[in-house]
Amino acid sequence: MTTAGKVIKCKAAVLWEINQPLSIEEIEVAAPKANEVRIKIAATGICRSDDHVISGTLTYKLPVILGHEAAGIVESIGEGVTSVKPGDKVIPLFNPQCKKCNVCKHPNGNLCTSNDLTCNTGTLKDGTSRFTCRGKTIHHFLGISTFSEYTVVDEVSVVKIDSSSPLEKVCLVGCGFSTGYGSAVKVAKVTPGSTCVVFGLGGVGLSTIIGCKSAGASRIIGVDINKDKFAKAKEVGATECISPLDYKKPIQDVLVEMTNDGIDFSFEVIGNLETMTAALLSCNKAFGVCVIVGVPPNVSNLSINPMLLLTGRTWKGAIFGGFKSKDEVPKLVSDILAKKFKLDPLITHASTLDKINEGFDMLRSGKSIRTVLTL
Ligand code: COD
Ligand code: ZN
Repeated sequence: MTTAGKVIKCKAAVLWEINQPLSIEEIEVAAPKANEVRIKIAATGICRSDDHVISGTLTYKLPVILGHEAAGIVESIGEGVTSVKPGDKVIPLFNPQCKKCNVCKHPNGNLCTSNDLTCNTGTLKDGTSRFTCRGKTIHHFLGISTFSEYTVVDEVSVVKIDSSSPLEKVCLVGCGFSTGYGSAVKVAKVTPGSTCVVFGLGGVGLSTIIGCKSAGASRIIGVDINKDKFAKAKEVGATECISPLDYKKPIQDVLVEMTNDGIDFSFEVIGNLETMTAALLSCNKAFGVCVIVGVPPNVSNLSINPMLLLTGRTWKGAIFGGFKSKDEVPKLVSDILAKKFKLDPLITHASTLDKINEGFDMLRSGKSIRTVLTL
């Protein structure tokens, strides 16, 4: 019996209020409208940005179904959809690519103007939601809401991937892996033989290290206050790891001394104003490049002396590793299938949607890198 065109009842994790556990609910998922796609989610990772919404440090419309790092199979499509069909394996894209806006048409930018990161509508592009629960409308998260057995997305927010892809692994291409890897290879453009430092050794920081290594960096220094993260960082390519807690002087001074006048490429992958300053100061004053990957809680400002940039440093940042998502995600998946790099070290725990709150607890306590939920 086909479900196309019908409302689907299924399980989802709903955030009703901030600082509350997610609630596993039966929800109704409406059929996709024109230019929309309904997806059966197969696997979804738990990312720190989901937790930022739960804790209220990232403001989003509630109630909401979170989740933005996933892979699944197309269940049905709305009128006019041409790039995917039922049965296709796909990755939902929290940073869409419409290919029509001024950013999509520009060779460099990737923050498509139909993204919901900066617009914060909590709906699909037509301004409405496809989710209801207990008679209430539930918001979408970044246009994809993947903590649900079924979700509906705009066609610009989904891309087909190779039919042989293991969905419980490649789901990480939907956020953490691509964000970190692209920050090194696409945003910083790490060069062979260079020295890199990565602040923050979570799933995104480890993916940044994988990017630095694949770009040929010869020295990659990992920085984290949790030394339990060091072994994994070395496994994926860090040549040494240090904790700021082991030094009396500021960590940037330690790094400048360690590298004979500063790093070539530094990355802040925590979302902390203090480490953003440290990352900028640790890169070489004449040619260093510093990339901001983490987002600080809500609106906060950094004040810096312009001389830090006038001497020649470059300070930049990007969402989703600077990748244009529809174009690049299928290629990243193919690279993984071709064993160009492994995602296995990043996936420390496997679980199910019912146990999602335990998955968040493990992220908060620093015990997990990525928990992947299979649905
Ligand atoms: N000094 C050194 N290390 C620190 C410090 C500190 N002061 N504080 C925390 N850390 C370490 C933690 O011990 C931890 O190991 C690591 O930093 C952070 O890792 P996680 O596991 O919390 O986070 P990730 O890797 O899953 O994600 C981190 C981001 C900062 C990239 C993410 O939360 C973020 O801000 N993303 C925003 C950018 C974006 O694209 N958002 C949209 C979708 S994610
Ligand atoms: Zn994320």
